[in-house]
Amino acid sequence: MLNILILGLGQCGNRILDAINREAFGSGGTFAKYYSRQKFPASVKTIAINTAVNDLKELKNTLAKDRFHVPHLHGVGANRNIGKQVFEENKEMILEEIDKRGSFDLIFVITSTAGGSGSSFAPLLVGELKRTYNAPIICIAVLPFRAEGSIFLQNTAFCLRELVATKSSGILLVDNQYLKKYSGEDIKSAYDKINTTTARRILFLIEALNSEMLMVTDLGDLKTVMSGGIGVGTMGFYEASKGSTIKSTILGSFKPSGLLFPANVYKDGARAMLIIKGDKKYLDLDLVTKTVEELSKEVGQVFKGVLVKKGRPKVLSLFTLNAVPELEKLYTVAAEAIRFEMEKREKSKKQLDNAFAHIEDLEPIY
Ligand SMILES: Nc1nc2c(ncn2[C@@H]2O[C@H](COP(=O)(O)OP(=O)(O)OP(=O)(O)O)[C@@H](O)[C@H]2O)c(=O)[nH]1
Ligand SMILES: [Mg+2]
Repeated sequence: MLNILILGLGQCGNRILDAINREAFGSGGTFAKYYSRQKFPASVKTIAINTAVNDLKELKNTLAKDRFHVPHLHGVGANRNIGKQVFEENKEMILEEIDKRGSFDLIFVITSTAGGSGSSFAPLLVGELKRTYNAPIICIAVLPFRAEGSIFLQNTAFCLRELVATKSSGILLVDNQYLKKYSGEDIKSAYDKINTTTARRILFLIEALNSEMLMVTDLGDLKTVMSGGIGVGTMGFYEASKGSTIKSTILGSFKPSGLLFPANVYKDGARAMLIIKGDKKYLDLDLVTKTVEELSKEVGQVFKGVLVKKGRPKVLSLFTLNAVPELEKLYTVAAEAIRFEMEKREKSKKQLDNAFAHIEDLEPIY
């Protein structure tokens, strides 16, 4: 049985964690049923961490004891420098709170890269967790809508660079901008849909890692997959429709519409893990093996796990990548935004200096 810790940082991380709690433990949640039937239920511990108490209050499915407020008034206002300082001032308390939950075999850290609190806490926290626990740490990093403003873009650029530098076990990207086109019209329903999708995939992965599989893939394989390429990856998913073969279901999980971050996984995929779940009658193991072998020719190493469960086949595919053109684009835009801000600030400062120059040799007269 695996001991798993899931940390949700900042508002975005908190909300995705809340979606995980809803799916896993909430009344009627599909995963809750799974757990209660299991002889050895997975031990999943969760904590939502935030500087803004209101964000924590907003959560509906996370127990009060699993909400941790780091005292700093109302968030850090997207300022990562303040965020880092607040983390350093409070890290003992945060680590104690985590330590109460025992030891872990696998840790997820979920955050937006764009805000202030989560994006500044995440790299520092990953560093601390690495020192304390001998467990793989997977970061789930949510990228902003590109039109959310220059501060969010620069936060993302620096947060991701710091996350990569922590040498966590790997980073799985969730791209709000990319996923919006597959979500509802308004931002709230887009968030809800993205959060639920992300939550379900994480739970799907955990469920598989915890279960007896017909074809086995495990935590060791996951570590190997996550350390592939540049250690940054994406997740795909596909549910078979009536009559689809297991091959088309597996390939379906590689399609752009199922990925959480856009990538050409055939071209840029470094390593992959496929988890196939469904009723035994759909699971033609020879075809599974053949399909995976074909994929291995394009994506270096593909691990596969097969899980027998009622229902039509569902496939979760997890990739690390050798190249991330979409990130390159984001960094170009972020750099432009930073330069634009710098120039604007410089110009305003000059203008103000010019204005002050008018009274340089003068004193007020009363
Ligand atoms: N997918 C998704 N993205 C969200 C959600 N809430 C906020 N975001 C995104 O997260 C980014 C803002 O980060 P937050 O998590 O709100 O910031 P924070 O970590 O709380 O930091 P501060 O509020 O600045 O202290 C923006 O890019 C939002 O689009 C959510 O529920 N789901
Ligand atoms: Mg916030």
